[in-house]
Amino acid sequence: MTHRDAHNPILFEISWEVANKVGGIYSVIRSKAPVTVHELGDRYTLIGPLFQKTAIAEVEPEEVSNPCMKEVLEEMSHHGVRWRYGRWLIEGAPHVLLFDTGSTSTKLEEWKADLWKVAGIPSPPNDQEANDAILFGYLINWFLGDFVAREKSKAVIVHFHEWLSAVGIPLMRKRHVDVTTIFTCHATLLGRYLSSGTVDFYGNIKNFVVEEEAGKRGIYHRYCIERAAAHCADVFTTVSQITAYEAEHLLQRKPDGVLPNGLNAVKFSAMHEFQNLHARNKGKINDFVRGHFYGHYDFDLDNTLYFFTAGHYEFKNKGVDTFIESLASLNSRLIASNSPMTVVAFIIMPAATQSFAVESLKGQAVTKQLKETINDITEKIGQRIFEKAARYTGGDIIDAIVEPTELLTNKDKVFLKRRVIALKRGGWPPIVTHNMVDDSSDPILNSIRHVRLLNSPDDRVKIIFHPEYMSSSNPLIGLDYEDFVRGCHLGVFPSYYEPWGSSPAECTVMGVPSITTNLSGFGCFMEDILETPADYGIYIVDRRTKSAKESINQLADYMLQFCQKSRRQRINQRNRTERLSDLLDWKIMGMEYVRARKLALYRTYPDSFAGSEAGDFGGIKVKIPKPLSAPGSPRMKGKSGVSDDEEITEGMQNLGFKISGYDDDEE
Ligand code: G6P
Ligand code: 1S3
Repeated sequence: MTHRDAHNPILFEISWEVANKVGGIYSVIRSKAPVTVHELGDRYTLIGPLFQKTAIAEVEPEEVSNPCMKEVLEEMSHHGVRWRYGRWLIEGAPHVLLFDTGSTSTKLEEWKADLWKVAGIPSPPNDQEANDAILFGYLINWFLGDFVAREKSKAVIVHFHEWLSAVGIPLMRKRHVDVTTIFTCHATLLGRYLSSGTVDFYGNIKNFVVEEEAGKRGIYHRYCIERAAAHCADVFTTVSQITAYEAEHLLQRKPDGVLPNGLNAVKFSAMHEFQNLHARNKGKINDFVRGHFYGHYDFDLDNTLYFFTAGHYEFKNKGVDTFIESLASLNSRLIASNSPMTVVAFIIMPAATQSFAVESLKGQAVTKQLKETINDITEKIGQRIFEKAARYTGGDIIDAIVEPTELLTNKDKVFLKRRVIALKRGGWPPIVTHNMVDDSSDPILNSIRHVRLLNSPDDRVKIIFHPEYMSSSNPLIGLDYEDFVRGCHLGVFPSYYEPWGSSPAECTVMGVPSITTNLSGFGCFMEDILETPADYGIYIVDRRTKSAKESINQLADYMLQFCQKSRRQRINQRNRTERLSDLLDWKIMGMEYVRARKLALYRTYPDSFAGSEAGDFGGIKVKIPKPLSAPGSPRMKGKSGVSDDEEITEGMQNLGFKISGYDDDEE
């Protein structure tokens, strides 16, 4: 083996979601890029698949500056491989290399046969995703094998995310490619399937005959890729402790450590700005709600709270079943206690739809027309008041003031009546905003119907299923997801299967309280570092030791407690929630990635670390990198005015110690 410099390594980070928005991994890699670029600069390159359409928008082409990389890529071009190299157009602007798997599709059968021969991994004919994974894996192996044969001075770390990108790991191991590898599971294939079924997943996790279970679900070959990657990687990690436990049993290798997901917490220079944003965006949600509930808008928006859940449509895994049941229980409790509060609960989960429902569009249209007519009338009233007052030429001053009875003309009254009559409606406001392809068998709709939360005037909990992601161009709510979240009061994510769970973490950095569970990576992480999470607006439902019914009750209790807070208490709680954002920032969370890389180097090039100890994942000593930018931009600079260094140190200390609670009425 060549002697390589393990102290200035080159890093390649590989994922199917590099410059390719599919799901959560895209956000993880994208948001982490700035800290990794900061640490490694030009020694960092991300590798992903090339899709011309998205690549044009995501990547700005540039010349390949590294001579070894250039040589290898030119050679690959001669063999017909299409690739694109450039800067990913995101914060940090990392180098990216994208490979077009379609350009080598003629090699598929040859490579499949090789994969079987070399690694014993089978591949059935018609699994497009697995075929892509194989083509991608072989391209990575080709590129990196040739690269390290030329670049002999520096150690090379290759960090793979998820099974789809990981075929290269067993290949490189079997071919003794001189790199060190890390594999991160963001979920396990089998875990996702088994948890969505009817068995008690966590109760049986030690007893599954994994190969058999994978075979029954037609994913044995995919499972083999994932398992081979986990076993062949120099360092194996997951995104949370709970997924580490799952991986230990389902993939049968105990992970070396956990790489929790971070976020880029946006820091406003004005400390109260996120509260203002809440008020402004809530105003927009109010507009939507007035329209949606037209004809039944008999509740007070000042005493209305917006709850929401969001994510991909995984009914059981994302805990939508639990959410709906708990909302029903909350409804009964609010009615029984004669509460003045109304809760509007949104479920934002994309499903197959035909179009927006006419009723939903009509609601927005009639309230918009009413508003326009009233604006028109008030403008005319103003003109009349002004005209009469301006004409004052002396005499009794009363004659210059319009009488209240004269404010509305008969014509105005007719217009207004017309608009008000349009607000009459036959049925109750709809529970779904779109026409669903599968209305009668949709699990969310059926569950809402089952608990009879049908937006009747008596209900204190109203429900709106929006089966499409939010966007500012949407004619109903017209808010991007982030703004929608800011306008809500509480995010509710009672997941049953959630390796990490970015949604509650995103709520936290925006200062929006949320409910999560002790079966989610994020929930466990927070439970670990906070003494009283609820004080910080992080409510954790126990879905691990409690029965389904008990968890539903606990969730309803939390929601009820939230409804009982005064506005002052909600504002205070939002402040505390937002204060946790430093802990979730990549500046802190990224340190685990640094540790994983050190461990990989230590294991592969132990001679370079003579004298130092690296018994386990946490055993590697890592120095906190210098501040990201000097002078810090307002975005990166802490609101407290302390330097980034101080913030990081404080955050690290906080990670090690439990943070205690606050008095709810603290100003
Ligand atoms: C923010 C604004 C306040 C507003 C409050 C409403 O804190 O800065 O001006 O009163 O939001 O809070 P609420 O929880 O009732 O939506
Ligand atoms: C996975 O995406 P999911 O929503 O299918 O990866 C995410 C990023 O690590 C993680 O947050 C989530 O829990 C996993 O489930």
